[in-house]
Amino acid sequence: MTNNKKVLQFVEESVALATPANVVWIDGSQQQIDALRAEAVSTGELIKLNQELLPDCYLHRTAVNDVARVEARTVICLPKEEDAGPTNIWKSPEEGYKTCREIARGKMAGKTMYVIPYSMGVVGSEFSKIGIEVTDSIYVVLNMVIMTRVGKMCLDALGEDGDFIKGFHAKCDIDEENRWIMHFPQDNTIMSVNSGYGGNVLLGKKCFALRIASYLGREEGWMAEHMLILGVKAPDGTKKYVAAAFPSACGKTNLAMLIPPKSFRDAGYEIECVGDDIAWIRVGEDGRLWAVNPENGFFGVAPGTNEKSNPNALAATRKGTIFTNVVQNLDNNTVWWEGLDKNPPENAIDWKGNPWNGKTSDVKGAHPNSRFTAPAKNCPCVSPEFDSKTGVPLSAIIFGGRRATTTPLVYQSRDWNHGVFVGSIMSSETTAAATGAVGVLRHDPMAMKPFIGYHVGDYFQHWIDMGKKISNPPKIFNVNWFRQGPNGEFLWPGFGDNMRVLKWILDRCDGKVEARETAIGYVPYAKDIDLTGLDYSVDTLESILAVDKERWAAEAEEITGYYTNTIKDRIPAELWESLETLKKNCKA
Ligand code: SAT
Ligand code: MN
Repeated sequence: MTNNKKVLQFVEESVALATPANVVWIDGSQQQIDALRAEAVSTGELIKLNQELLPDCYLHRTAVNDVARVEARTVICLPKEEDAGPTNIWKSPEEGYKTCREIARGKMAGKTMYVIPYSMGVVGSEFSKIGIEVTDSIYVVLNMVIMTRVGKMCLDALGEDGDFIKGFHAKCDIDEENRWIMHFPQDNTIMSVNSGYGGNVLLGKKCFALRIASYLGREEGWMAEHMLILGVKAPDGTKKYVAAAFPSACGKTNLAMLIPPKSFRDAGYEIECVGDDIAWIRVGEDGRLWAVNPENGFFGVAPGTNEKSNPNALAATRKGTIFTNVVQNLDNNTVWWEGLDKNPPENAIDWKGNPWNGKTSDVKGAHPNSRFTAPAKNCPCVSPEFDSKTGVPLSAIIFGGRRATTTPLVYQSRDWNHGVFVGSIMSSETTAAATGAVGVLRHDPMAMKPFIGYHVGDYFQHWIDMGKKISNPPKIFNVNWFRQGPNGEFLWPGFGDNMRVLKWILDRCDGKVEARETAIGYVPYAKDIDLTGLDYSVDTLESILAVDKERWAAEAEEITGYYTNTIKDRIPAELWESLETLKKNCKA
C-alpha cells in the first residue's frame, strides 16, 4: 500500500517484535470493514445487535480488570525525569522500550497484526497529522475506523518520505501488573501493552492527539487541548465558537451537543457540535485562535445519556456504533445502561457477561465508564464546519471542573494571563473514566492532568507564550455546573439550561453586558442570566454566583501549596502574580 520506507520499517520492526502469523493493512474500504466485523462476531469479540433497530451496531465487553484509563501505568518516557514533571509517571526511553518490548515479544504469534494508517484531522489540512497504529485487536481497528480518518489516503498523504506517529498495541494477556501505556515524545512513538480498553488502546486519541500532540504543539507553536468545540448560532444567523475543557466524564459530550431551552430555540438559537473531547488550536493570520477537532467520532460515556440529557448523542448511537461494557437486552438484542430510561430489561446480560435482571438486581448492569463509539456524522447537530480544513475561530475558552462548593456557576478572567491562571488552578472530583477512587477532589489543570506529554510548568509557560502571539485572544471563563446544596442536591439544572450561561459568556465577548468585579474575576449580575421558562429561584442563582472570600482565601493557600510543593519550579511568573492578586483581593 505504500513505498514510504519509514512506514515499512516500522511495520517490519513491529513484526520482528511481536511475530504475528499475518499482517493485514487496513485500507478503510467497506468490504474490509464488513469482513472484520464478521470475523469479530465469529470469535465473540463483538456481538451483533438488532440490525433493524440498531443497524451496523455491535457490542463489546472488555475484561473486567480493564475498563478505564490507568494513570499509574501511563508513562512519559523522556531522558530526564524532571522534563516529564510532577503530573506524569516517568521512565527513561531505554527502560520504557525495554519494558514494553520484553512484554510484547512474540505476543502476536499465531495472530494477525493489523496496520492502521489514520489521520487526526482532515487529510490535507494544515492541522492534520498522520499516525500508523499496529494492533492485534479487531475491536481497535473498528473503533479507529470510527474515531479517526482511516485508509490509504493517509499513506498517500505521507508520500515516500513523510513522518508519522508510530503506535504499537498488543493485547498480550490483559495482565494488569504488566499493563503499560508508554509515550516517547522525542520519537513520536507510543507503545501500549496488556489492555483492550479504548482510552489505553485507541492510540490516536489521548496518547497521540493529546500527550504526543501537546509535546509537538509546544515545539511547533500550537496547542493540543482536552476541549470540546461548539458553535452557537444566534437568531441573526451569526455564529460564534467556543472551546471548553472539562475533565473526563464531566459532561463535555453533553455540552457539545446541547439543545437550548425552548425560549432560546424559539428565538432562533442553535448549537452546532464541532467536537466533544479534543481541540487542536493554532493562531490564525487574523490574530485569533482557530480550532479543529482532530477526531472523527465520539467515544462518549453511556450511563446518564438519555432523551433528556443528550438526545443528539443518543441519536448518534443509533447506527454504526460500537458499544462497550453496556447491558445487552436479550428480549430485543439492543443495549441499555443506567440512566437511559426507567425500564431496565429483565432478561439481560450485564457488562461482565453475567445474566442480569434490571428489576431485581442490586448491582449496576453497565459499567459506570461504559462507552459508545459513534461516527460524528451521525450526530443531528454536527457542525457544517466539522470537516473544515481551517477550523473555527474561537470567541471564548471555558474551563470547568466538578466542584460541590467554592467555584461559582461562571466567572470571567481579567485577561489572557489571568485566564491561564484560572485554568491552572482547576480542581475536579475524580470520575470513573480512570481507575481509582471516584469523587476525590484533585488538581486537574486545564483538565489536562492525565494528558500533558511533558512538564506541567512548561505547559503553563506555553499557554503564557501563546498569549503573546494572539492579537485578538478569546476571552477566558470558568464554569461549574456541579454546585451542591447542604443535602448534596445539585443547585443548577445543567444540561440544556447551560445555554443560559453560554449566552452570558457570548454577551461578554460582544461587550453587551456588564459584570461585577470580584476577588476572582468578573461574575454575572443575576439579572443578566436569562431564566425565561425555567422554574428557578433568583436567590439560588445569587447563591451560586456568590464569591465567598474566606473560602477563596483558603483556596489560594491550597493553590500556593500545590504550586510550591507539587509543581515546584517552572511556574511562570505571571501565574505567581495572579496568585498574589487573588490573595490580596480576598483580604480586601
Ligand atoms: O478513555 S478515554 O481517555 O478515551 C476518555 C476519557 O477518559 O476522557
Ligand atoms: Mn476526554
